[in-house]
Amino acid sequence: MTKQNETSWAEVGKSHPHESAVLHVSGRANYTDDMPETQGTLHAALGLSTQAHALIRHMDLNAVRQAQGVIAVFTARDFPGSNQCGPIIKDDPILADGVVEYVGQPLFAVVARSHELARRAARLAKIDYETLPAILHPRAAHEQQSYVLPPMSLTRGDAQHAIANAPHRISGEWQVGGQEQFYLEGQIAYAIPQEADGMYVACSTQHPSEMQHVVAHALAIPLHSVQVECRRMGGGFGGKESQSALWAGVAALCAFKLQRPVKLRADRDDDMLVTGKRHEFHYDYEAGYNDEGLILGVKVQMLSRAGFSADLSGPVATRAVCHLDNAYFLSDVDIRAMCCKTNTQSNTAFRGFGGPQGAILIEHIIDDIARHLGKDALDVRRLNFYGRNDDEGRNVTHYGQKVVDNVIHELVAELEQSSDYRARRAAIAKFNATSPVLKKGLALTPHKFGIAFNVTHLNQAGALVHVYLDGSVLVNHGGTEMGQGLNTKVAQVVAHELGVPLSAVRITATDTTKVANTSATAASTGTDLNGKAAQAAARQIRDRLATYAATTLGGVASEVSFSDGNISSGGNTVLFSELVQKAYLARVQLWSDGFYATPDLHWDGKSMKGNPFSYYAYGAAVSEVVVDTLTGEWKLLRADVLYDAGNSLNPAIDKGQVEGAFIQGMGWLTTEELVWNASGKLTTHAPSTYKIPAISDCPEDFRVSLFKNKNVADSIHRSKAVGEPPLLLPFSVFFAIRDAIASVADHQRHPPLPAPATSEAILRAVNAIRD
Ligand code: MTE
Ligand code: LUZ
Ligand code: MOS
Repeated sequence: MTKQNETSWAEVGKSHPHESAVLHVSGRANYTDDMPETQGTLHAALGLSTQAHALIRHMDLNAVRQAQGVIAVFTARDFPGSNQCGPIIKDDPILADGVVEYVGQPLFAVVARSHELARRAARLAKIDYETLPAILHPRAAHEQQSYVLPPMSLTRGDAQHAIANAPHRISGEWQVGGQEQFYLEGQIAYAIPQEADGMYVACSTQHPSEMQHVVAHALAIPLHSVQVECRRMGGGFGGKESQSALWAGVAALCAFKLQRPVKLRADRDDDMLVTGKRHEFHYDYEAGYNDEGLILGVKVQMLSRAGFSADLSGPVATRAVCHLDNAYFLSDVDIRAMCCKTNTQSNTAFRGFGGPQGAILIEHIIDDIARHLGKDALDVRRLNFYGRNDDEGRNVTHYGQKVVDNVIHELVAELEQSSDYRARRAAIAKFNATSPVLKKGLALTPHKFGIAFNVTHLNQAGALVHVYLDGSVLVNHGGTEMGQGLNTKVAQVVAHELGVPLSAVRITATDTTKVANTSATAASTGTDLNGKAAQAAARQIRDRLATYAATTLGGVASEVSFSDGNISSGGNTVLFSELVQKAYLARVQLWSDGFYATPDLHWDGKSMKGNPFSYYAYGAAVSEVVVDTLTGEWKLLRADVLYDAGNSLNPAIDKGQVEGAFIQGMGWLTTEELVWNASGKLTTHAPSTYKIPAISDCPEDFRVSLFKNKNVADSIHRSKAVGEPPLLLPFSVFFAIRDAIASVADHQRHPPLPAPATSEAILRAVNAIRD
């Protein structure tokens, strides 16, 4: 291996702006819909089911076909291959076939000369349904044992016995709602037929390889005949991990049948009606604890709203089960999880992927324990933390993975200090004593989040690095850019490896013809996986250049240094570009592939035991809110956040991710409410009725810092993932609201507050506990 001088490390660990920042803000960043349209491009729209569960007796599509500008109409029967887009289990038709299973399910695609004409025509269908009974709630599904997958269970110790013998017990039911991803760019696919039955699809997707599979299977053509490309997404948040498939599949079907380019762009309402969201969870729990608040046993049943098909509900539930512990050692646990089949959208990945739904339950239990014992919740939390890394008795998770990188003690201690937690707690008590209507609340919540796909084989990635003769570098990797800064970080890694400035490195669109068989950019692993793969590719080029440099400049290959755009060896220094040109003439290979597979992962799905994660990312937040107990309105006054990004590759981007995830998670737990009416139609399918946070909802005082740390695991430059874990930080907002509400009963009663804590829910909770 060649030597690197410390100055060349400047490109990693530095707060470079997002590589597309200027393009983003000047409107010159290209998204799928910005691609120049090929001559003859047609536009598709979907006809949607108006029934939650029904047999399709007959579809009269004559009026659709005869509508102005319409070229063709396609249904399930038109697929040359498989009408399937289920990512794991094949229970998910692209277009409904004989039966509909939710309101909004696509029935047919109409292709017209314009987007508008296609949408108008789609409304003219006359569908004859035979209504079937619909299951609209997970608890109703559970009563009928209506599941999309077999129930899961994970146990350690004897929870029942531990609870029965504990000095104190609590039990109850609770729920957290679902959440719409609300990516700014909606779902879209643009399919362009190629010669010899080939198909090119530009698609806004986190998973180009999966889109390639779905399109190839739908058209009954080999994978090598399908090219899927994604320059960038205007956000994915999990919603384009599997569920871009329907759009890619339909656009490709229409284009293949007509042998003309076809674009399918979802209108926001259709997007929300058709696609799945975060899983809502319903819990039944029991816990036993001692006088100090130490949890002695927990028994939990989790019911998730899977919707009508499995999609990713299995791994989502697995992650929920594996995050029930959050940052706490739970000696005796008994968890059952059911993915309930309901006649609603098929729920899917959303930032956190079940982790938040698992972890928030234990926080809710601890919140009640602390209130019951009259203790500050922070003290009860701390008491239950995993032991420090040398504490053999308390450092193995309920699924058997040893926690070897625990920093939660130090991290929380630092945040407690820097946020002035204790003094503010006292000040809030004082404020509340003299304020009859406005009540303040405070909470500090921690998190520990497992990093790696919990489906082991997905933890692999590839990259291609090309060095051109002017010394400029082109990188392609299997990950996708959705605003999270993956391309910036990968470019930093490559620039660092070759000792060239960041401006010398350009990253191309993700393309299935360049790197094959990729995993989704998900599970927060984008940089961990693709950064390592790109590093491996760059290292091979660097090593070849070093060998060559030693022969021409003198010195030995292992001593050659790459930094500041120079290559030095044997006391001689030349420009990187100069050596590259000479190496070319000497016939040295100047491009390379790279591959990475995360080591030491294993998982037994049946017993739910193993080593599913590469490491943990930690964090904590303190939130202070004020609640109007007469209206249920509230405001986040201040949030202090400390996040463990390890040896951060790019502190500015990481802080941006933490801020974004915090606000997004706050929306989930407060204002974002999904409502289905009695016939199963989602009534909150537009921003007019579904309220995501606005800039005005961000706290005026928002203090986000990164915890000084280095990953114990051999991750890319010892950094840690940042995409999803900070979504758990706004638990502190929810529990601060609950704390404010509890003050109306002098913290003697538990506010019955579900999530989302909408203003209505807050008001109900206030009224329920007020004397
Ligand atoms: N940040 C932005 N701006 N847009 C997104 O869509 N998705 C999140 C997170 N941060 C997302 C984002 C989700 S769900 C994941 S899994 C990670 O980014 C994926 O990217 P990474 O693995 O490169 O962090
Ligand atoms: N597991 C996981 C997965 O932990 N996160 C994911 O996003 C995911 N996606 C597909 C399958 N397993
Ligand atoms: Mo993120 S939910 O893993 O796409």
